[in-house]
Order: sequence, then C-alpha cells, then structure tokens
Amino acid sequence: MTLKIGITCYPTVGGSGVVATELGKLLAEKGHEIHFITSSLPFRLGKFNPNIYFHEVEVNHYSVFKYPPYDLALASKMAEVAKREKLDLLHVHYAVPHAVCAVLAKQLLNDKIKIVTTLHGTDITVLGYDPSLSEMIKFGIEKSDVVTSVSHQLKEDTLQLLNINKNIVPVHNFVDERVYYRRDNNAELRKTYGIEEDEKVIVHISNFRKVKRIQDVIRSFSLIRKAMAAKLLLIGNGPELTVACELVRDLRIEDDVLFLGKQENVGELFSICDLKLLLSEKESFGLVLLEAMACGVPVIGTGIGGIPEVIVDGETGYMVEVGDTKAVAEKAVALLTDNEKLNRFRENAVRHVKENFLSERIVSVYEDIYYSLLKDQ
Ligand code: GMT
Repeated sequence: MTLKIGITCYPTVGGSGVVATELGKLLAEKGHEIHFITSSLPFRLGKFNPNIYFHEVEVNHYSVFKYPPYDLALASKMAEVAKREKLDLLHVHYAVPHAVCAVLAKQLLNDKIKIVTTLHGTDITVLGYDPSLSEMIKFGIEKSDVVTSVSHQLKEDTLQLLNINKNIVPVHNFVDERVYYRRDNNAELRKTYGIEEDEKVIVHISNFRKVKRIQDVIRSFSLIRKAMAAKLLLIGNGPELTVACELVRDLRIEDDVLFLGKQENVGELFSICDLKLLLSEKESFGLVLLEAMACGVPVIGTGIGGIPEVIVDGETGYMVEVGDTKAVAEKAVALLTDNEKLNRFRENAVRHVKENFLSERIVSVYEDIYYSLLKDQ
C-alpha cells in the first residue's frame, strides 16, 4: 500500500533539511505521494518527480503584526493540504515550531491525521535550554504519535533535558549512494584548485556556526601544515566565516586554505579529499561524516553527541576531545603520511557506510514506522 505523506522541514541548507528532502525523494521513488509543506522549495529537491508536490507556506505581513505569524500559517497550511489531499500522516523534522504546528493542524482536523516527529539535534541540545521554548518543545514531542531521533545519544539527551515521558525511536541518518561515491580521475579538479601532486587534501564542510568550532579546524590544519604538504578546503558559509578568514591570515596559511563557499556537487569535491575534520562541540549525528566516508574519505571528529555512532575509532577515522587540536594534528599526520593505512581507512569507511547507513535500509525503517502507526485505523 502506498501512502500520502506531508513533510515539513527547514528547506534551506542544513542537515535536517537534507535528510527530510532526501527521505521524501526516496519515498516518492517507491511510489508514495509526497507533499512538502515548507516556506520555500527544499534546496535539494532537484529533478522533477510526479509523486512530489510542493505547498508553499505564505505568511501575512499585515502591518499590525510586529512578527509575521509563520507558525500559524504553517499549521493552517498543514491542515488545508492534509484535508484536501487526504494525507495519511505528517512527518515533521525539528520539534519547533514544526511538531507544535503539526499538533495544531491535527486539532484543526479533529484528530484525523497522524504525526511523526524527527528530532535532529539543535532543536533539543540548543533550544531545549531556552526557557521560552522548552515547555513548547516538550509539548510538541509528547503530542506527536511517534518521535524519532537521529542518534541514540540524542534520544538520551532529549529524555534527560526535557524530562519527557515518551518513547523515542532512534533512526540513524543515511546517504544516497548514487550521489555520494568516490569519483576516479579527479586530477583535473585538483589542478583547478592548484593542488600539487605531493599535497594531501583536508576538508571541512558546515554552516560555519559557533558550535562547529571552525577555529579548531584551522588551528589543527596549521599544525598539520607544519609537518607535511597539505591544503585545507573550507566549504560552506555562515556567521563564523569572517573570524575564520582572519585566523587564516593571522596564522599566515592563506596560500594553503581555500574558501570555496557553498557548493552543490559535494560528492565530486570529496573525491579529491584525503581527510575530513568535524570538530564540533555539539553534533547529534554529523551527516557530513557519512557523506565523506561514503566517498572514501576517513574522518576525524570530536567524540561528542552522536559522532561515536558514526565513526569507528581507529578504523574509519579517529575521535578526539573537543578543543584538542594537537591530537587532531598528530592523528592526521600519522594517517596521511602512511599510504597503506590511509587506503585501509578509505576502504573501511566506504564499507562501514554500505553496511550501516544505506538509504534503502533506513527508508524502510521509516516506512515500517508509518505502517505500524496506521495499521489500527
Ligand atoms: O548542524 C547544523 O548546524 C545543522 C543542523 C540542522 O538542524 O539541520 O544539523 C543537525 O541535524 C543533522 C541531520 O540530522 C545532524 O547530522 C547534525 O549533527 C545536527 N546538528 C547538530 O546537532 C549541531
């Protein structure tokens, strides 16, 4: 039986938006009818698929409103689409405001819809500490029919921080193996970026928020650079970008650090890389680690949040303590100067993703959740 599913997420750049969009696309490929109910077209939606519909949430900018009522407009759009399209369920990504809006929509529909909420991280690990939101987050979670979290650790954090009485089902994130794989013959691309043959390439991709600790990435690279020939690719954009540029200048490593901004074809870029760094202080999963490993790039991450569920320490990469740039550099240099070990880590990384995080397996887990939720109707 195919289902009609409404999906709401933050449609702009960000792991939660990526996961929600990729999930919608893969469900559509399996024959389900997917209705994205979002503020703009999800950026990863890509090519046309007849099973995918997009409903834009339009907000009234009436001059009396100091703040346009986006949450109410979203709830009302969810209810309108669910009723007209006869949706079976709403799958919302991020507790605030999406889960709360879904609860409101459900009330508008006299309870005739089911809600699945997926927690992605900062909705709990950052916003959960905000007293103006925490009770609302708790409410959205407790009133959802099923709640999933992208890691076991995020489940534990949620239960503890919000003192919640609700079963939470951990469902790991996934990668689309048709997009994330290592491309051979990447000499041309290396040349484009002026990377010499003897140089190893280290990469960091993020939205450059404070939690990502970009400065640790740059300081680690500076130490690595002292020991060997290497380039650092910084991909993405965000509030810490200016600070990052200044630090690169202060450390006099401008010639070896390339700021590439936001990029679309990340799989191709990963294919010229030898190591990925993710040194965040909070990270509920670290989707970008999976994307890197799927492209045969070993990773060094901080051993916090959900990262230990993604990296196999000493096999697909390494874990270090937050802020320990010396340890990052030591492990990176040891790996990057030992080609036999590097190749082994590359192979381990690809195999680990194939065995544990392939889209087909994870998408079926979500389908099973939907079916068991709807079976009693
Ligand atoms: O990491 C970010 O800043 C973006 C954030 C988001 O809300 O999209 O990512 C969160 O969700 C991703 C997908 O589930 C996870 O891979 C990230 O680890 C998580 N970010 C944090 O927990 C900081």
